[in-house]
Amino acid sequence: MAIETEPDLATDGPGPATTPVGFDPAVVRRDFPILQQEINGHPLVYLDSASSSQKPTAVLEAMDTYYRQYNANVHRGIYTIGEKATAEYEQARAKTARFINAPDAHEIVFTRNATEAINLVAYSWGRTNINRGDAVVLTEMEHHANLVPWQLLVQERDGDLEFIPITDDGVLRLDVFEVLLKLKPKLVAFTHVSNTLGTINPVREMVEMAHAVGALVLVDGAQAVPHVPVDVQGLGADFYAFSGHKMLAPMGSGALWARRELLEAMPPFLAGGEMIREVHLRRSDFNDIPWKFEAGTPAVGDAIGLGVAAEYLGAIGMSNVREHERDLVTYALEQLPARVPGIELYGPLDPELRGGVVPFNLPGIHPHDVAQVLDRFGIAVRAGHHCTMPLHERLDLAATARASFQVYSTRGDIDALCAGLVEVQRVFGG
Ligand code: 7TS
Repeated sequence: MAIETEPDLATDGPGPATTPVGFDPAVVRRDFPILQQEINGHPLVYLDSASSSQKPTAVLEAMDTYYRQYNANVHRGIYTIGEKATAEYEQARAKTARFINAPDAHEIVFTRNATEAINLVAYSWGRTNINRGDAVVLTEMEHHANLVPWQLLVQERDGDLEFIPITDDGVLRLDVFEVLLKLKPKLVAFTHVSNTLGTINPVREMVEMAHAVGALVLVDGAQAVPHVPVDVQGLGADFYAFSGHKMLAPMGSGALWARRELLEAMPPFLAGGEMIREVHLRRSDFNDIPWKFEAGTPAVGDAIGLGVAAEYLGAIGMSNVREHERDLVTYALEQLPARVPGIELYGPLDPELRGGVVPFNLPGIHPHDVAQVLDRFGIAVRAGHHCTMPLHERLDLAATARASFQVYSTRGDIDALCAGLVEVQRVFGG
């Protein structure tokens, strides 16, 4: 990995050949073996990192070393490799905590992904605290992972859901949020960064507004932790959920951060081994946090990989990552309309308000067809509703195609996308 080196990135596009950030994405790319291949005779242009990111050699090697050298269960073995596995697993928790500036590693619960982290809160905190008539406030831009668990909760507990609407550009209407807060909701849950529009929401301001009426706040950080500096203490939220696989870590890794006193008061979510202290036939005492919420054998190798991914991103510097993606979004928002006639772009136009996500449509061509033709040129984009069906409904769109970025993305990738889209239009007679 190269840090703070001179950028040296060749592109065939009309823009400047370099990306003005504190690391060189062309050098970073060498850390990602999967990017060194051709797909359908073209270099792989991977523009679907919002779906899942690629993994650097450091993460792959850390997992390989675990399985080859100290594969054993954790919190059990009174033998060398079992103790090593436990130490590395708990080290990974500390690294993950540091990455989001959690005050205490015991406030990090490892989960399989953001979805499981949100469900944990909905089941454990939600079923204890939401009662008849209680409101939970969400937004119109939520991923289904931060919508469906709350639907199930309020159905079961006879509560209510309310939604902060968005503007046509995909920005939250905080004036309406202010009005919804008069309902004195128990919880406000919203995404830090929209996976579909890229909108970066003003978390701190929203947390202050929610706390002023006594509501707790859950932030879905699945699209934030991999892309922008996240400081859970600075944001002031109560729960913060994220996935490892979008932040260069293995599939099946993720975490929930929550304030200690909340976790301590919450009942267990899943039950079984690991999460207990003493078990009798008719009752049990539970383990301390975070293990109270980690029933069964955990994904040890994946957690170790998550810790290494956090270190890798931390070494590049999340401000640099953000700067890089802001540059790419700015470039994409300039180049796509200039080079692809008729392309429709969605989401905030101001790159300050926007993470590395660019949704678009070519009029008259279904996004699935767009993605399929792009794949012939080795270009991977996602097409569909991106698990935000209500958001697509609000914007009156059946589906969109979406390009999304990570540390290894380059302006050259965007040039390839522009050229690929012109080709798509030619294929469909545009
Ligand atoms: N929240 C947001 C904002 C997301 O973008 C996603 C996944 C999730 C939650 C769920 O993450 P998981 O790891 O638990 O599945 N988003 C996407 C996407 O945009 N394309 O594929 C998955």
